[in-house]
Amino acid sequence: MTSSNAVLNTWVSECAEYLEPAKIIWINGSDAESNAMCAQLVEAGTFTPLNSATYPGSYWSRSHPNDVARVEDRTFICTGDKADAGPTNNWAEKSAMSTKMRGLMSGCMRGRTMYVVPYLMGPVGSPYSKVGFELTDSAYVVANMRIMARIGDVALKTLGLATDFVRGVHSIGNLDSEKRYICHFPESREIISFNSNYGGNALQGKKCFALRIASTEAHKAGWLAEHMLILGITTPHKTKHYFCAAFPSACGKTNFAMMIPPAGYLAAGWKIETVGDDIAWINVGVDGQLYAINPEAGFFGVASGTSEKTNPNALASARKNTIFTNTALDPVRAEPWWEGLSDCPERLIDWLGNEWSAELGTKAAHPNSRFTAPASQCPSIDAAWQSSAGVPISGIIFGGRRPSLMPLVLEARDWQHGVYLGLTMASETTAAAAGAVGTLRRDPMAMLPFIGYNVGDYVKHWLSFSQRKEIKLPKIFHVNWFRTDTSGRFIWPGFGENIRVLEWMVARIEGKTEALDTAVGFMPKGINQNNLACSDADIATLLSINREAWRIEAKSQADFLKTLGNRLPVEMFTENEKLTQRLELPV
Ligand code: OXD
Ligand code: MN
Repeated sequence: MTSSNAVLNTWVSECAEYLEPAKIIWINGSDAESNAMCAQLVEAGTFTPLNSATYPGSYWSRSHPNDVARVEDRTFICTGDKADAGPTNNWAEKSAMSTKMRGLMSGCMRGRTMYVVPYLMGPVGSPYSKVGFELTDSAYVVANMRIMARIGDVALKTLGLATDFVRGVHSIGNLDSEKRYICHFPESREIISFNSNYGGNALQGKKCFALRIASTEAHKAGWLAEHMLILGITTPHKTKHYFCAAFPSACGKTNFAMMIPPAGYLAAGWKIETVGDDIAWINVGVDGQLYAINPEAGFFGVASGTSEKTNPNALASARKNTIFTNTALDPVRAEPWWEGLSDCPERLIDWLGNEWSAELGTKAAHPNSRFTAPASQCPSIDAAWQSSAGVPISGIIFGGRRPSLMPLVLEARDWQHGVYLGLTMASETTAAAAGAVGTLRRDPMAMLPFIGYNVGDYVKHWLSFSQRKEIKLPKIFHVNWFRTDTSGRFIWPGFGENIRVLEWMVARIEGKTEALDTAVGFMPKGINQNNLACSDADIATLLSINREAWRIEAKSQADFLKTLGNRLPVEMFTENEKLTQRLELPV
């Protein structure tokens, strides 16, 4: 089969010529096609079917042990001019990288099937949605893409005869980690990923397109592509607000997006609904309000640690039609299992495929084990999650894992200060990316691995929103759920209790509460403590400012700004100076 789009057909044939697949299959997105592919994956041993009563339509899968996370050191932004990639990206000259990848990938699909996967990022019919194609030799990737994006005929139909599709090539190669490349060519809207089958490297619609390529397009066209969840909150007065929140990978975006408020809040009429858990495309509406769409159709969530206590909605979302990767398997029940889910079953196969017992002292599931589940299955999914216009945004939240210093919540003094808070945010690293876990790194807007262009231009772009008079700017906040005490205990209970912080934000947005004007930003005079298992002393710690520690922080933030190159707007240094000065004022 081919399509009726001659430009598309020519590109597919040109790629097939050097990739040399034995067979080409165009994916149409039908149930019959999906059933056949899953059966084929089971036959090949890639998928193990799960219990058809408790996990219908679901499969367990394991990756190669060297292919379990995003590989930031093997991820490249390929442009003509190095300065356009900026100091936060690995850069490669675009023609040289293109030639190199051509050489490396020549004949890599020999004897294999090449799937042509048309995919749509964003709701069907939305003016903000965009079409991409991924040519892949991985049936596992096709099965995951089917959940994460709208694939097949719907994307082909949306494209029609247009030629502005993102062109992506992916091959598992031989999973050689030394020759693993995740390459982006923003100037020609191309993606090449080679030698990895891991979601964040191989499902090109997600990080590659919806963040790295899309952020460069958003820069040119006046919108934002961000690493943000989107949630809706309804108050007892029936007002509804949507928030976008940026936390680094594996820092609780999925949990926050799907949180279930405590009983007292539910009884009072509070409600949380989910629009997305990872990526937001934010456009300016005709009324000047910012509107966000979730470009994805599924969740690629971290399984480890997900439980009835931490995120029952995620568990419910993943109860059918779900792919589990690198969890353990309970072979008796034919169910996935991971640390934190429940008591450990008697027998387990670990993520490496071996018989496992607790005495081994290893984890049965990989800490970055994942579930790929359709968003439509989420009990808290918002009625407007597929709205073509997107949902109107009242607030933007930044946050990271900070064991000390950062208070529970801060409100930015204005847009510029909010951009500074986002730019200087820091977090302890997690298992979502290869490398050391638990070291503090600055992660601007949680986008460090995903800004597809020069970070200085990115900050200028964010600042430009306050210069566009038509825009009604949302408030910007910073949160930290991860403060610990001297014994390492998390002080804030987190999860559903985080609604108490949202309650304060909503009151600020609705102009219903005053804030304390502190050196580091506006802060609550108090947080609703009704039925909260947290002492007054704990709350005081969470809302305290240690000036000595903040002076060190301000210095460290200044040092960080100096690493961001000469395109960084001077306003960020001004904000740093203002912070330093405020810290010297008498309390
Ligand atoms: C993800 C990530 O998988 O950020 O969403 O790594
Ligand atoms: Mn993410």
